[in-house]
Amino acid sequence: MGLVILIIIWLITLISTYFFIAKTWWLPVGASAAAAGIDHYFTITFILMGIVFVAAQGILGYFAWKYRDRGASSVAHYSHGNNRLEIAWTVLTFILFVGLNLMSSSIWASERFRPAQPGAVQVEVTGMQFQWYFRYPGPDGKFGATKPELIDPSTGGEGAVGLDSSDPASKDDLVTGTMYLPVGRETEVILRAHDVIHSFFIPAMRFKQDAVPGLAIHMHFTPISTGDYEIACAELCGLGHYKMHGMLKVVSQQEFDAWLAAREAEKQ
Ligand SMILES: [Cu+2]
Repeated sequence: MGLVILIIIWLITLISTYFFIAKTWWLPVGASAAAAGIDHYFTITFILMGIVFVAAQGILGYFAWKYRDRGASSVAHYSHGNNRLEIAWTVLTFILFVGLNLMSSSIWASERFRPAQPGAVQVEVTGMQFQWYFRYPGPDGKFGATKPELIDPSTGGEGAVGLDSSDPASKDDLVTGTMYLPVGRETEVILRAHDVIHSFFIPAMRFKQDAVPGLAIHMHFTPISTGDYEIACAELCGLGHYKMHGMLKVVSQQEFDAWLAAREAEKQ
């Protein structure tokens, strides 16, 4: 029986490790400036945790076999454990956990604690059950006022974010259901939520941040290759959570300008 358990544990370990080494289910290609750095630390973490996982499962299987039932001749005796070993692996785990955090925290902080560059493209992202809306400030570069009492999700677009049309700055604001961005330019995202906590997640940009009602969270990222990228909600936000996704289209600066101009013309 001990041998059977050893084989089962080692088989499960080998098969599950294979899927990670073969990258059977893996991340999409990174399409933002920070993606390479994030993937680097992701890989380091995975390798270190992989070694710990294989070693622990290997030993587990071996012990299941070594201390197998040998009939009446083998007497089990109680052990209180080994304090030195317990302290050693607790300290090692602590060093690993804190060390990985310290090494990668500058990448995490660079998207949050440093303000966006002055020329960054500004997009206000609003999450609501179960849709993302994107607002661009228009040629004046200023977002118009929004008011909670004007919010009407059934109208979609401007009504859904509660745009106050009496504010002159709101006249040229654009609200869209698809996010367009020019390639190679920093994008400042201003994240909002109307009802519950949502999480704005663009896997290809390695970008994920909660959108919290009552807060306007500023973050930034730089898309580095054109294409269509999926946006998901990464927070279980209600019954329609599974279909709360959007599209990010990263295009050239010319295409972006043309798209903005066309939306502005439609609005007039
Ligand atoms: Cu959501």
